[in-house]
Amino acid sequence: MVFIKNEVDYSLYLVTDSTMLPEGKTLYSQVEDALENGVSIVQLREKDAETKIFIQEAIEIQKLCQKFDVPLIINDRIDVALAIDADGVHVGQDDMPIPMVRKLVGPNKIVGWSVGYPQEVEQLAQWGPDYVDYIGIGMVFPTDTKKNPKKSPMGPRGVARILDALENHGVDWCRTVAIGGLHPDNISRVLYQCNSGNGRRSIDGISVVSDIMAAKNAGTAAKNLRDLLDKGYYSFVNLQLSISTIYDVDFSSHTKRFLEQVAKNRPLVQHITNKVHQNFGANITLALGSSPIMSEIKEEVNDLAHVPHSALLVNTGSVTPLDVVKAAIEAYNCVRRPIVFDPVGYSATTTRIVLNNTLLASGQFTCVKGNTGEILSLAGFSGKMRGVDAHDGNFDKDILIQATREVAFRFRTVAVCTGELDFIADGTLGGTYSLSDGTRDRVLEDLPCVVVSNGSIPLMGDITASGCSLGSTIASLLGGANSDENPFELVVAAVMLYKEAGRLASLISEGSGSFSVQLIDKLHNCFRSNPRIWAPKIETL
Ligand code: 3NM
Repeated sequence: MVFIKNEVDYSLYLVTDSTMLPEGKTLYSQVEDALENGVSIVQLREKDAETKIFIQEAIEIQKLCQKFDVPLIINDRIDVALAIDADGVHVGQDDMPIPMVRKLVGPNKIVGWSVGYPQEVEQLAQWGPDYVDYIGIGMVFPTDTKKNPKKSPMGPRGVARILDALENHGVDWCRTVAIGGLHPDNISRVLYQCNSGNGRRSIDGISVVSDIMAAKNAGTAAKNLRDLLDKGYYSFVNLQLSISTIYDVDFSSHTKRFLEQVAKNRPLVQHITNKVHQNFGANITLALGSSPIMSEIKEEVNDLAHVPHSALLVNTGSVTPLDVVKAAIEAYNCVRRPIVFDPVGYSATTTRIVLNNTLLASGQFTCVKGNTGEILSLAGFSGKMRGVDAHDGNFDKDILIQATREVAFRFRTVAVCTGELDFIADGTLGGTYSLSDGTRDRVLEDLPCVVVSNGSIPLMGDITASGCSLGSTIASLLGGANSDENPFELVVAAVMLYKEAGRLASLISEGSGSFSVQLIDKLHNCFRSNPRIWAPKIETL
């Protein structure tokens, strides 16, 4: 069978491994069940098989694939691929060099290559369109399937970087599949998050081994994945994610409505936060009419996530055991409840970078909030931070806007960059994804972004946990909102509310001690007696 190469359907790419078959199943039966349920391309990858057995298996699987009109790719063994006239081959970085592979298999076969770093894309560009038809980008998440991996998991952000590299080098002929640790619980957000910044490209498919090969019912496993791919919509939080066109509206009138919803719904805000913030954050949350719970107990994260109007604040200022935080993120993602992520001191130490990156790759966040230094580092714009304080340098407004948009786009989230001016960008893009299409007209540079200016409030920097407590405020508003509200508007309202309370508190405080009390009072009064006057200036960018 000859497949027209640019019409190959990479959407659900099965890679085989007979070492993980469940009892009673064969390689043949697993692949057949998977093909019946939506697998669109198969790669025979049998690392330990002897040549004769490999060839026998390849012939059997080839017949099966032909029955379903699906291409069969052979991993690594060019000789086997040639011997059985397979539809293509897949090689890794340490296997036979691509020019030799292409020479051997000829121009009509599909050639795939494993790519783990953006730099490897340069090579693709040098080779040009006649060499590699698709790349397997991985590994995305940790996996036990690949023995002795030479790469570390790159997370969705790593995939997006490779998509950017493809766009930057003009490698438009090459299709892409993501691979490594992909399962139904993370695929939607991988699809949601993996887009090039210019909006032109998303991955063309997902590639799985264990999720299907080790499944007791490979058919059901494949169908689950197929359904997720075809859904095209991923609502990561129980809020309406319409692409909003109302960024020039009067946010203060929204704020009044949001406060009323918080009062009515009384959200439960679980804080996984640093010790310095715990007490102050709990008081701020209470002042807003929400219920704080400072729980770090793994066994109860599911119960808490299921409480109506729950929200989670993850603040990495002092490090809670990773498994607890991951479990909480998973639990809230699972029931589509909002999560606010505050990467405190993001790049202060290597440990913090690894920790924050691991957590950021482990879930979908409704809001990522940081100070200038944190957002700049997260966006890849600056070197190491000093300690966990905000940068004291003066940054160009345009750079801060760009960094905030970068974080919003990369994590498909509402990003908040706090400082004298607060920047808020909406990277949720309406909550939709679809394979191959990119984000279409939504490009990083044009993401909706507003700046909230309220003048400088130096006292904010003189008390502990004032930045962290903005996280508590955002989480309260997100948690308390009705399901048809827009997360971007909620986050903007939370920032305005908090900044205004800070400004009013600073006018009557004698020093930092009374300021922290006044800040709580102002939020408390605002919550009890809204509406109030909104002084912050908001500007749409
Ligand atoms: N290649 P699972 S990761 C075969 O990073 C393979 O290139 C990878 O297995 C890469 O779906 C991987 O069971 C194994 O996690 C993927």
